Amino acid sequence: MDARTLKIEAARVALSHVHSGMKLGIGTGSTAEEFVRLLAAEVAGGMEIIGVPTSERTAALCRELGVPLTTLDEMPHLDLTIDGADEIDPELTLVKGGGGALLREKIVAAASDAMIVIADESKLVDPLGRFPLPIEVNRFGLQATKLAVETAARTLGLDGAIALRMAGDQEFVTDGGHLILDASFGRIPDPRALSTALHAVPGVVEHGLFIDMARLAVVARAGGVEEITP
Ligand code: ABF
Repeated sequence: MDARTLKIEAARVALSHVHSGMKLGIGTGSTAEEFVRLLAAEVAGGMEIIGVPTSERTAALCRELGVPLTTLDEMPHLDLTIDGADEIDPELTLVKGGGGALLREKIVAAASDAMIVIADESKLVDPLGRFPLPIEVNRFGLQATKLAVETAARTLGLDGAIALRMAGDQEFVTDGGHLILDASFGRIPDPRALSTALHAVPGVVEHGLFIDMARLAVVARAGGVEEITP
């Protein structure tokens, strides 16, 4: 089975958790996009949901496919968010933000009663840290923030290159107008400690560790789809 087929299978099983009347957070990334396509077909068939997109990219796809949208300001409490991830550990702690949407993804997931993460099996890791950790930062004081992040990480024994994300020869800019530092710390044995340390750095807007947010992972393997709880 190719990667796209696995993503579609995960999205299909996640869709079985969606019911008419739900207020949905809608994720970002190629797996979440497969979910949007399946959701759009249900909406065309009469399912009544309303969605809050986690990125401008997802909003554009939803509009194109006829998935009704609102904003978190209009609807500040959601039933369920379905989103992808870059890494998933056995506790369902996630690394997210490879697509650059981590801030809105985290705000939307936190406003939801539940979060389901959808992925193919390549995203399962133990421990986290193979994928560089995205850290969204304010543009002001970028070098000072980078230094402070390096120092904070080093106190936890984490080292490694921290790179400013680029889009071609331009800085990558998030939907919120911020920049992203991709931190190649390697193994992250204590995500909670790292989360606390990063939140203590003033220029850090948010980081891509999602802790105690996903309660179910729907993971597609060649042999079938597995639903994993922490
Ligand atoms: C978003 O998209 C993320 O937070 C993660 O960075 C990425 C996963 O993308 P894909 O499904 O394309 O691997 O969910």
